[in-house]
Order: sequence, then structure tokens, then C-alpha cells
Amino acid sequence: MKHFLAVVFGAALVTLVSAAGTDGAISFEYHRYEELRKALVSVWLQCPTITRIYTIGESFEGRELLVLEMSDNPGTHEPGEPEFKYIANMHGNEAVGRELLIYLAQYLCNQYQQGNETIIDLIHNTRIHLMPSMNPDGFEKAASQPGEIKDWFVGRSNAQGVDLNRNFPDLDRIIYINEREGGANNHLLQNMKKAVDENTKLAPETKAVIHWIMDIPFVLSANLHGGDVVANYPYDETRTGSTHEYSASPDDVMFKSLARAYSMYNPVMSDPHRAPCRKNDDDSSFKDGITNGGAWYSVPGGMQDFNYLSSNCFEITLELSCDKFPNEETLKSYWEQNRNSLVNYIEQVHRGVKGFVRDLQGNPISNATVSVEGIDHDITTAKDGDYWRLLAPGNYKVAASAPGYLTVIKKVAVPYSPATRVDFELESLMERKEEEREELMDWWKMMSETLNF
Ligand code: GEM
Ligand code: ZN
Repeated sequence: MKHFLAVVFGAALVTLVSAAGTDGAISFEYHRYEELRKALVSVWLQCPTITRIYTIGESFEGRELLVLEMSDNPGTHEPGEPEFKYIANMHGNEAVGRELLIYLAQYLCNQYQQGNETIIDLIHNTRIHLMPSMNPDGFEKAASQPGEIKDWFVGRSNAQGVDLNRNFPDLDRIIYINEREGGANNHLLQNMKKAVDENTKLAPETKAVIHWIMDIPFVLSANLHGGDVVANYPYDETRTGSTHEYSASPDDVMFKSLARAYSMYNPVMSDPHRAPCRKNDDDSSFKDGITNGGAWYSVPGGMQDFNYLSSNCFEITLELSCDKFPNEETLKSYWEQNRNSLVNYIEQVHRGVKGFVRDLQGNPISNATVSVEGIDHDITTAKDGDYWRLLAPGNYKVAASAPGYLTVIKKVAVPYSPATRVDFELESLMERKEEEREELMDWWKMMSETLNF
């Protein structure tokens, strides 16, 4: 189908004509920084009621860390609606994920307008945040190398030479101590925002993303990389410090299921006969197109585990292409390989248990703890008392608790999807004390009347 789309962009009239290498309004080419901005603005102009562009900060060289949000209510967290994010290009030389997120934005907007019900439901029930580039400085450096073949490392780090996927606070080390000696099992950076701001070792890109993770109640995320083809899940850092060692998180079962939900829809990633990217690659830990991070190789200070250990957000790492910066002509085939995976993975945010925690008067209790028996990783309620607890199918005992309230425990059966709705009403201990006092008074009155004094 030929598309002719004219959109007013600033004062200029930008005309996009479909040609070879395009799919609807998607044009499969690389986008430099200015082109990336324009591509996001075009999506916003085409779908203004379901999109918003915002920035979470600036790179070291002053480029904006742009996000396109897609939701039926852009700009607001709707109580009960889960939030999802994709981050790409944190290694500036890994270009495929960056392009795929631009194409995904264009695709979701097109499909929404064309009445695709799956996409309409997804956008109405999810707040989706797409960040095509976490390292725009690195990308410009990688992209400005002459010729088609790019160096394997140029542009990987940010402009200060920092590898952003080694720059996050190493919370794995803390959780491994807490596992042995007792201590918090999540939200390890609570009340430490100031320490983050003052830490001179953190790159501006890292700081901006840390604040983003801490400020928005994200439930699920993926971090798009290149250089191999696999869906990688926590933990990334090994317990003993050895280079290769399976490093299960408390949510190992769910993480495997999430990684599979991506790999299984990608015919290349899930192909059991796929040849390794390079002859001597050690991908012996890959099965069904997924791997545990530590089993592959240990990564300290990564973003994936930081999400899981500092917030309620579950993140996996997607390696999308053997080449980090492949020829432009191959971009369309990467889109075709990953399109269904990208959409299906967003759908995973609607699994497990979700609901609200409130007091007996119906007031929301924010920051209440939701814990699952047998899984040593608690999540907390957001501002409106809403929570989302991703869980694989099974029977669970779920508890909601908050300081000053009596804990409530419920038995829940969880199917593969959709999420089971479970609300909690917590009785405040103050109310309980008042009730007990009144009961005691009644008893005393009755006794005194009976005994007649
Ligand atoms: C990786 S990140 C994915 C792999 N994680 C583990 N634990 N092996 C990195 O940051 O080194 C690969 C990449 O750069 O894409
Ligand atoms: Zn990478």
C-alpha cells in the first residue's frame, strides 16, 4: 500500500513519501541525532492524542536524552495502569536497538490509527516509554566513522569514556551480603537520592536514568544492545566474583519466562541451530535464545540489576544483532525479526497480580509492601496505593503490609495472563486499639451494672 503523508513540522512542511525500504510510514534508515529528534516529532504530530515527547536530562556533550511516551493519557500516571520502558543505545555503537525503537514508535502510531485492536488495547492499558538513545554522544562518534564498516568499540562509552553499563551503583554486592546476613531485599537506594546527585563517579546519562527509574513506577523494562543475539536476564553479576556462574535472582522463574516471551517471537534468536555470532564465541549458556547474565559472563555495575534492586522494575537485556553497527540495508530485516517480540514483550507487563492497597476508609496507602511467600523480593505500592507484582503461573500467598497497619495475607491463583486483580484493605492499629478500648469499656460497664456498684 502506498502512503502519502504530509505533516506540518514547525513552520516547514515535511513530506514523507513511501518508497523502497519503507513499510507504511516507516523508513528503514539510520537516524543521526537531529534526524532522531525529527522522527520522534513526526510521530507526535501524527498521533498527538496518544504521544508526548520529554527529556530526562542531557548527555555529557549536551544532547537531550529524549523519550517518546505512548499512552491514552500522555503525561500522567493513571492509577492502576502499569508503566513500561524500552531503553536502547546505552552503548553508543550499538545502533540496531536505537533504530528499532524509532520504528516501533512509528508502527504503534500507524497501527493505532488503522484500528489494530491489540495495539489500541495495549496503548489504552499501558503507559509506554521509549528511549531510543541513552548515549547520543557515543552514537554520533560511532556514526561519524567513514565507510560502512565500523570499529567494534568506537562510541561504546559516553563522551567521558565511561561504559554506562558498568557505571550504575553495584547493588548486587549489597544484596549478596544482605542474603547472607539479613537486610533489605529490594529498594536498596532508598533515601539516597542526594548521595546519587553528589557522586562524581556517575556519568550524567547514568544519573538521569537513575532518577527516572526512582521517579516513575515502572513495572517492566528492557535494555537493547547489540553484538550477540540473546535475551539475557538477572543477575548479571556472579555471587562469588567468578567470571561464569549461574546467578539466580529470587524471581528466576519469572525472568526466564519474560526472556522467553521475547526470544520465542524472534525466529533468529530462538533458532536452536543458529550458528554463534563468531567462531570462538562462548554461548554455551544460551538455550531457547535466553541466558542468565552471570552464566554468560559477570557484569558488575550494570543497569539491568540496578532496576530490579532499586525499584519495582524488572529489566532484561536484549542482544539483537551479531554486528553492533550493521549496514543500513539490513535494518528492515532486523525490524521484521523483532517486531512481534517487541510488542509481545510489552504485553508481559499485564501478568501476575495487581491491585490496590487501601485503608478501611478507602484511602490509598502508598509505599506499602507487597510480598510473596517463597520469593525474597518485595515490591511496594505507588502513590495511589496501586501495585503490580509480576509472577509466573502458580498458587501464591501474597501479603500486604504497612507500618501502623495489620498485615493481610491472601491466597491467589495466577494464570499465564492476564494479571489477577487482588485488592487489600488494611486495618490501622490505632483503630484496632480504639476498638479494643471500647470493648473493654462495655465489658466494664456491664460488670458494674451486674454487680451493682
Ligand atoms: C553486555 S550486557 C549483556 C550481558 N550481560 C551479561 N551478564 N553477560 C555488556 O554490557 O557487556 C553486552 C553488550 O555490550 O551489549
Ligand atoms: Zn551493549
